[in-house]
This record gives sequence, C-alpha cells and structure tokens, in this order.
Amino acid sequence: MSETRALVVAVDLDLPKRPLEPELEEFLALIEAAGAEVAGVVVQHRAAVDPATLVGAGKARELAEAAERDGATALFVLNDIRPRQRTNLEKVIPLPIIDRTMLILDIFAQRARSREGKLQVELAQLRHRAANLAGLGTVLSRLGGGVGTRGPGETKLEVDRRRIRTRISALEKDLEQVRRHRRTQRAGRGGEPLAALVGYTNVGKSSLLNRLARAESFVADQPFATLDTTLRRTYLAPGKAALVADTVGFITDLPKELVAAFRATLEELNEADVLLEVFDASNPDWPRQEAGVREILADLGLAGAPRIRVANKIDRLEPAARALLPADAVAVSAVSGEGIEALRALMAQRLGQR
Ligand SMILES: Nc1nc2c(ncn2[C@@H]2O[C@H](COP(=O)(O)OP(=O)(O)OP(=O)(O)O)[C@@H](O)[C@H]2O)c(=O)[nH]1
Ligand SMILES: [Mg+2]
Repeated sequence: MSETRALVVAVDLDLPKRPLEPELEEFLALIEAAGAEVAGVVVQHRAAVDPATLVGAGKARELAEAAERDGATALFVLNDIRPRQRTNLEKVIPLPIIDRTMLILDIFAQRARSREGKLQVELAQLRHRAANLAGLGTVLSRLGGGVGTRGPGETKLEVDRRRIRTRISALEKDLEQVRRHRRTQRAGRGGEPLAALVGYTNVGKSSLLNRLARAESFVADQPFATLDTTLRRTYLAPGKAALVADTVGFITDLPKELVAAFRATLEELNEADVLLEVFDASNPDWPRQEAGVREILADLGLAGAPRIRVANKIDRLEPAARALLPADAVAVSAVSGEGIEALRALMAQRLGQR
C-alpha cells in the first residue's frame, strides 16, 4: 500500500458506551502501519448507518468530491460495510473500498514470515473476499470466450467463486501439513512449563519476551509487528526455567476470518500453563483493549485459563498514576527492567504449583 492515499470515512453513531475516537485513532494507526498515507478524514454523525450507502447519499457525493480534491486513491471505511452498501458506494465514489478487515489482513500479509503465517493470511483474505462476493448476486457479469474452461452460461461470479473455493481447499490442505510437522517438533518440549504472552497489539509482548529471555525478538512501535509464534527459554529461579511463547497481538473486533485462520496458532495457548496477560498501562485506552482481549480469549475457550495480569510500560507513568493500577496486576517495564524480577518470582510460584 506504499503509494496509497487514504480517504477515511467513519459514521459516528454517538453511542455513549462506544465512543468513536479511540477506534478512529486506532484505524488511522493501522492505515499508517499498512504503509498508506492519510489524505483526509470524514466523520458523519448519524443515528444509524444508511442501509443503502452506509453514509447518506449527500455525504457520499461529498466524499467523491473530497477524494478528487485530495488525490485519494482508496476509500477506507471504519464501520462494517455490507456487500450491497459497498457496491452502491462504489457507484458514487470511483475508488477501491478498503474495510477494516481488509486493512488488517493487508498488514498481516506484509508481515507474515513463516510458511504457516503466510498460508493463514491468504486463507483469511480469500474467505473475506468470498464473503463479499456472496452479496454481489445481482451484478453478474457474463464472460465471453473461454470455451471449455467452464460450463455454458456460467457467470464471472460463479467462476470467481469456484476459483476461490479450489484455492481455499488447497490452502487448507497445505496448512494441515505444516501444522502436523510443527506438532511433531513441539512434542520435544519435554516437561518444561510453558507461559504464553497474550495481549493487545503493541503493548510490549515481544519486548517482555526479550527482557525475560534475553532474546532478540522484533520490536516495533507499530501494530502487528509479530505474527509468528516464537518460543524462548527463560530463567525463573535457581534450577527453574520455563518456556515463554510470544504470539500475534489482539485487536478489538478481530476479523472473524482471521480468528478462523489463526485458530490453530491461537489454540496452542491452550497448552500454556499460564497466560501472561499484558496490557499497556501508559495507554489511556487500555481498559477497552483489555476487554477486547478477554472477549477473544473467551471465544477461544480460555476464559478460565490460569493467568498473570501484567501492567507494562510503567516507566511512562507518574507515581500517582501507578497507584491507580489494578491491584492484581504486576507492574513492569520491559524497557527499564523494573518489576521484571517480581514477574519472574510470580511465574516461578505459579508454575511451581501446577
Ligand atoms: N516506554 C516503554 N515502551 C515500551 C515498553 N515495552 C515496549 N515498549 C515499546 O512499545 C512498542 C511495541 O513493543 P512490542 O514489544 O513490539 O509490542 P508487541 O506487544 O509485541 O506488539 P505486536 O507484536 O505488534 O502485537 C515498541 O516501540 C517498544 O519499544 C515499556 O515497558 N516501556
Ligand atoms: Mg510483538
């Protein structure tokens, strides 16, 4: 998305329980993380989204003008957009429409390194595309030519669907193979206890892994720096060690296609003896982020999993703000190293009990 100039649109439903601002801010950060440039932001206040075009018809025309004026090359839509709304909006605004799921998948596609990660992302992208095709039933465009490649009267849509289905089953097969291979590797873990870092994206999970294990995992101030699971051994106490797993960060409303594709990776969290549930204490938005993480953990059947709550980045907090942190969280800083020994001791204690 390097050349992409993004015109961003969001419908604000003015819900007191769900303020738009943190979500919009996060959306803009995701756009940047994808390598696109924000050319303009348009927020429309409405009691409900327009069933036909998401934004009102007048706003849609305004958007088209803004796109032209700002030289935008894509429209980024924060709200969930239905296939029909997408088609209608595309008629008014001659730009590709990128929704939040596509955006997150694009970042994942750029970052995936392992074979499993790449397969998982492509699978998620295809499933998302298939879901959007499903709504286009009324705009069947008939293809000419190609005799013998498809049955008579088959539409482009049907061909697309069939291609996607074929590719999806090929990917599923490949993934199963990669996973079988990894399971065999994992079987050699022996009796060592396993702790898994979980938490919102960018809270400092990889930094904590590096602190705990003196490892060198990729750390970056950007969402989804880590996609692949890394496993490191860490010292806990004399004669006591544990394995620590770092994995993909969470985000609220994680696209369902992505959860499905990453389910196998995420389900490995089931093998963990304890989850290190990390939040970024220096981010005023942390309660919303943590709630989002817990929702995903619950979806994965991990609501009752043993966990240690970790408040990270406390080096950025004034003493007064530190005092307000939840009492059940161990306060640490992956950067200054503060609190890390307390975390180690807690891990040793909890993992010793298992
Ligand atoms: N000030 C401060 N910054 C931190 C701390 N821990 C991490 N960071 C910074 O926060 C940013 C994100 O850190 P990562 O370790 O990449 O976070 P992550 O949770 O692994 O992120 P993803 O892999 O993207 O989900 C980086 O810029 C880190 O340097 C901390 O304790 N204090
Ligand atoms: Mg990371």
